[in-house]
Amino acid sequence: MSARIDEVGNVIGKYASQSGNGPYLMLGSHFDSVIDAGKYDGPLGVITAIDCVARLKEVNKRLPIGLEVVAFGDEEGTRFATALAGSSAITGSFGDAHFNAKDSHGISVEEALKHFGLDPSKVPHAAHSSTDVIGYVEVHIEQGPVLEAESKPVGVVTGIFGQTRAKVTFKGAPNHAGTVPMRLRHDPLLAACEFCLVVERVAKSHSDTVATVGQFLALPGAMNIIPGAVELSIDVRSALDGVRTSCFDEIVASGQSIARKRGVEFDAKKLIDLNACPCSPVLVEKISSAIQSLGERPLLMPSGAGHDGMAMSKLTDIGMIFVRCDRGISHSPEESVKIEDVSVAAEVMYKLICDYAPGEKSVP
Ligand code: HGY
Ligand code: MN
Ligand code: MN
Repeated sequence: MSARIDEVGNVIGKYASQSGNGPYLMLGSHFDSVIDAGKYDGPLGVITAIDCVARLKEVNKRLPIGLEVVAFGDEEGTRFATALAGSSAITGSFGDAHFNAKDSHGISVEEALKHFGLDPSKVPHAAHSSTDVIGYVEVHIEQGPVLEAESKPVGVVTGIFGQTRAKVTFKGAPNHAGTVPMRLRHDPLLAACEFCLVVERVAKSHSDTVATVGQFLALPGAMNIIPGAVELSIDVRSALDGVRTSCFDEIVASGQSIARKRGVEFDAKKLIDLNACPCSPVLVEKISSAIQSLGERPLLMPSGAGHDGMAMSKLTDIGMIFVRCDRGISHSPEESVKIEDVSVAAEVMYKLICDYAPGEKSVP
């Protein structure tokens, strides 16, 4: 393929069509990861897409459509709390919220791009046009237990849950751990603990809804100091956008009342707010028939995890092929897949690519 690094650091390989130009299908996934991650969340989709192109090359096969394999940067939001940054640039929606986001050292995305040798003013050139791109298909580990429970090697994603992530702070006055009687304390850490149990209760009260406190930092963090502040994160996800937003609002309102009751301050700053995103019925159908052609019954399923397809859906039809992963574990070094399941997914993707007829779009 002719390979390049684009204006925001995505890596893109182009496998030209028979005519050498015209519409192309995009394949790939992200190649960034969470901290303490596994090997497969993201890179598996990039490598599988490359493998499909290598297979075409081996038999010198060219298709009526081109292929672009993309490795997206910053899908996870690990460093800058942005998420879907690389794929947002591909769809032309990389805005100030991305440029100005800062990492824990106060370095902005804009500065990081310059440091990497890119020119932030050129980022708009990373955008692809919806008339050139006929679809986006991603192979990804399921990151859940359903395929294993159903003894299926692969699944067809019907849609991706929406997600809201926010940074929450409880603030009090740091004080001596030995001298302040319990009845006189305004301890932000205890307020935060009560708040975490509310997060759990609210999520449990709605089906198909999950909420997580993944970060929890007590400051200044000494054994003999009543904390002055607690910084924590919340991540709320649901199949239904209305449920997600009402759960988030209920959680924030509870945080405010807990803070009032305990005489501390409360603040919640939304960092990410992504609506649920359906996959294209045309691509669901194409992936399903490719699976059927291999003698497997396609299992249709939603994704609780977010993916670059949420950004790419602004540009084109999206489809996803899930791969069974061991005990459904992900975002952990214990992530693992069976090579035979990966080869089924690669076969499905290869079949889909070879059977793709240009110009087909999902039903409006
Ligand atoms: O957090 C997620 O949903 C994905 O791993 N970015
Ligand atoms: Mn992930
Ligand atoms: Mn991922």
